[in-house]
Amino acid sequence: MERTLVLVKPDGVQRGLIGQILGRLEARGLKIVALRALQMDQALARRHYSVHEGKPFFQGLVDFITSGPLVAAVFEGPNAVEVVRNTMGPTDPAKAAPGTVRGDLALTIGRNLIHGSDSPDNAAKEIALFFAEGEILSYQRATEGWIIEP
Ligand code: DAT
Ligand code: MG
Repeated sequence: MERTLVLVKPDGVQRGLIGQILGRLEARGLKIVALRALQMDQALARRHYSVHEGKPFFQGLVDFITSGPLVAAVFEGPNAVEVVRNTMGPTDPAKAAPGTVRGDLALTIGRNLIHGSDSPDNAAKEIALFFAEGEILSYQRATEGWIIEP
């Protein structure tokens, strides 16, 4: 089953939106298989956002993501990467449709509340930055057959 990394960024923690953001993904039917709160240091932030190194917004992004605690979660489900991306909305909240996390709860690109991996390959790399393999749970929910047809 596909997995993806989700971060509730420091703005989401400060605004008291952890439950609402994770809850939307949980209500969608995706399964939380790993969860922790942490504050990223500069080195982890640079690795996590290494594809953006050299871009004008890179240092500001690293400073923001390290500015306070965040919540990291691994969500699992069919097409988890695409489902999370669609539930997040596009990078710029001004372009995000109502109904999406960014479209409902955010206004500007530098405070867009949530990270979600953009491909299964990147998801695997990003998950490994935050969780050891042994920290990722494998379990069945009693509701599984009501969410995903067997
Ligand atoms: P996403 O978070 O939707 O995957 P991304 O990977 O392109 O977007 O960029 C990572 C983060 O960097 C994004 O959430 C906010 C910031 N960012 C991206 N483009 C930016 C820009 N043009 N100006 C300022 N910040 C930007
Ligand atoms: Mg991205």
